[in-house]
Amino acid sequence: MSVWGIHSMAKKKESGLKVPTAPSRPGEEADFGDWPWKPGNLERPDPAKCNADDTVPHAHGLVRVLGNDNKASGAWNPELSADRLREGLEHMVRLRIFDERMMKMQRTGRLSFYMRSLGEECVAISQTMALEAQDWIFPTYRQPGAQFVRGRDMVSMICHCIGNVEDNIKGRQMPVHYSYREGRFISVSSPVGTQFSQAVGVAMASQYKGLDEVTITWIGDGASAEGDYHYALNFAGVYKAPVILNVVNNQWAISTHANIATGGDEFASRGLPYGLPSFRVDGNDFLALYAVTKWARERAASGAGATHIEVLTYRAGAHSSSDDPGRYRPGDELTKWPGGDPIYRLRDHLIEIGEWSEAQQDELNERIDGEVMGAYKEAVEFGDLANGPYPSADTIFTEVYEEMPWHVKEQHDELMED
Ligand SMILES: Cc1ncc(C[n+]2csc(CCOP(=O)(O)OP(=O)(O)O)c2C)c(N)n1
Ligand SMILES: [Mg+2]
Repeated sequence: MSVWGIHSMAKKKESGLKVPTAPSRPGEEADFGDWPWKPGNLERPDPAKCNADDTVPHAHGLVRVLGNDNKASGAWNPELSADRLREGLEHMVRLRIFDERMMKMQRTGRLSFYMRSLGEECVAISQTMALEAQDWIFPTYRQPGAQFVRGRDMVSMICHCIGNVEDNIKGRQMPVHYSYREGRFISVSSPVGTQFSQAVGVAMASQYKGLDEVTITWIGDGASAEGDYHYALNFAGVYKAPVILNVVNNQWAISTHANIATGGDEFASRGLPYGLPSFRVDGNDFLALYAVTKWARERAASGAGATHIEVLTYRAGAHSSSDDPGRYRPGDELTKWPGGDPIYRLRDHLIEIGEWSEAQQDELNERIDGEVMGAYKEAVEFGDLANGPYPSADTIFTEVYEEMPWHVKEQHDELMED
């Protein structure tokens, strides 16, 4: 009998609760199978007229443009100019080298914490390039690349990561939790998932005001198990909000596998019951992801409403500088990932069409490395982690209330007396 005096009516048997787990763990061989999806498999529906049912094949399939032969084909080929492709490549290289350097800074004690976007550089970069400058960005910590597209100064990004006097958010956030008001890039939120429903709210406001603005947001596979994800889809579907809702399925949420969020199915089709056209896209294929995002923007701008996208990719690095993926995933997983590397794939495509060369790639890598090193040196002139100067302590009380309430003022004054 329990303390409440209630007997269990059911006979005790072995637990039948099924807890999904990873397909393989350290010491085992990774196996993603062969992707059956090819460029040209899927139609491109009319964005203004399409409804959720028209995208059933897209939600269960995979939109691809770049084939294994490095050629672009199919209805989704966005036919971008070589200049635009080189611009995308440059931003992706910039993000990768930036991440490498910042990770080294973290390992040598010059940053307290860091998160890379390794293997996922295409996501925010191709998608932000497909938007207009007035569109709102509600990112996670895995989309810092959008800021490069929007023209953010790298020095200012590093000052934020250090938390020195030039940090535009005055040390109030962890490193990598950027805010970039000028680029309409909303503060990264540490409690995962909150940005998803906020993005829908902003999109509803834009629609209400009759503005030509679209909102884009991302959530991780793991965070999509939060309620925020479902509220967002529901409101987006009901109000036909001009929003692009992306689930970045990079296979892992720290040490738990994506399976635990879906039970093993794909994420894309979860948008269908909410009435949202839904696509699964090869997230390491710059052209495919650009094209589907452009489609979604066109749809949103036409007044037809939201789009739900599963961005299929692989988190090639650790979750953060505090994580060791060797403890929970097989060592060969990255080499077995069928989606390859987004940078190499775009580079090889440009070479294939005669618009790029290995030598140009080497030059680009070198130039960007110099840019990052130069930016770091400039940033530490405004203070380093060990010695500061840091933002003044009273900034923990300021810029929240227009007029500071008495109880906050009391604490503020007490702190300032010391
Ligand atoms: C509400 C909440 N729960 C837990 C955490 C701790 N946490 C931070 S990131 C993360 C994993 C998120 O994984 P996913 O959504 O797949 O994103 P990814 O890191 O793979 O990009 C967790 C559990 C948090 N920050 N917020
Ligand atoms: Mg994840």
